[in-house]
Amino acid sequence: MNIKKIKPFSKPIYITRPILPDLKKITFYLKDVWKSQWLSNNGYQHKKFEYKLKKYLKVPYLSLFNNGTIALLVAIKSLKLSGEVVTTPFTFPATPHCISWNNLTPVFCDIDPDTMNINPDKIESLITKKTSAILAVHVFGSPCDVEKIQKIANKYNLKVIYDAAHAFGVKINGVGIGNFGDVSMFSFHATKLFHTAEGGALAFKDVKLKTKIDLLKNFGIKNEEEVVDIGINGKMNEIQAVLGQLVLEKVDDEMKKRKLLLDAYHNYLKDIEGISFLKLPDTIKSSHQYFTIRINEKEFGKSRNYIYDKFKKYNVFTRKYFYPLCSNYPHYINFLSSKKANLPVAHTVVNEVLSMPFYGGLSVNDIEKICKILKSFKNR
Ligand code: T4K
Repeated sequence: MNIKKIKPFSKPIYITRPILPDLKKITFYLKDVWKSQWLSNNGYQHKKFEYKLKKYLKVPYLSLFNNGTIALLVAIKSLKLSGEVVTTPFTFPATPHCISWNNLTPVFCDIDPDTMNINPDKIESLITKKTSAILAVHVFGSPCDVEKIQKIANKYNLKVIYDAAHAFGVKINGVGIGNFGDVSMFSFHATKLFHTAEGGALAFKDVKLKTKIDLLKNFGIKNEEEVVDIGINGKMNEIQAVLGQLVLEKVDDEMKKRKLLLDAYHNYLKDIEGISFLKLPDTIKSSHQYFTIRINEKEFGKSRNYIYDKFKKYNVFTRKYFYPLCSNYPHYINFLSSKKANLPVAHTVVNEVLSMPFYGGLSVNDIEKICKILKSFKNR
């Protein structure tokens, strides 16, 4: 391949770009909000959006939040946990930080070499008398082994929380991902497939949790004269709720576009020695949130970091999600569970992963060019 022939993209290619509804439509709906002069605190748009989203996600109960991190903080608080929570080191900082903000200790468990999710076979050995929950992440939208995790939780009487920040719309055999465990958190950040600029939600099955969680996200205020819990401000406002309803109208179309791009990536990358990627089984409906490749340096001949740097010269901005491992952050590195010897798979995977540009605004030709650039690195 003649390397000189591949020209950089004329505009920066990021890993993602948000769905943007028509501005006229947004203005149209905002007129109602302006007329009502009601901007937050469980308004009309909030109620409508919560109802629509609950139906879309096929979950029994849902509570909207101002972002995914506050939602996760409240999820943990609502379950009255104590002591230690077993979690994954291969995630965004929000996951272990929400455990720590609740005065609990994250215990890091190694990950599965294929799915990159918490390895259920490694969880039991980390359970002590202090363990009260498992906080697992559906990394890049690929579901955890929910059955095995639930079995362990039942055996040791633990709560299960899922960080489903990447798993909007994922289904396992037709069942919405928010139906597993005690509580699942979704993130609606601008970088997510489905978004409200900033935002999030909790999904759960227990009706009692609905009252508890809605209290906790509103300072614990029961009514004008009673404050019955130590709550926080986790409320989603009316403007976010309007945006969410309009993004929801476009999300299926975005997923279809991403599916075409995913097929293109699979096609162009399938025969490159040293490049691998996860293929979900037919029983899983994907979120198409991220497309992440793994680079085996020995087989490909170049490191992940080399590829990440060189892509920039072509105006392609990939991301090393989730480097560094959370267990290597200064606040966690001295934990026993953070020892490299305890997390061999996570330590390998974190140096191999690269999240590639993946959003409906790209064309199949763009993906072909990105893959050509990647292939050209091999021969340098
Ligand atoms: N748990 C997990 C597993 C998570 O991944 C996250 C968030 C959370 C919990 C917490 O949920 P939230 O509290 O955020 O709701 C981004 C996001 O800020 C973060 O939400 C997300 N995970 C994480 C994986 O990615 P950065 O620092 O990588 O984002 P940034 O600003 O570098 O954006 C990445 C690319 O996206 C940019 O290069 C261009 C594009 N972009 C970004 C923004 C903000 C846009 O095109 N438009 C935009 O408005 O963290």
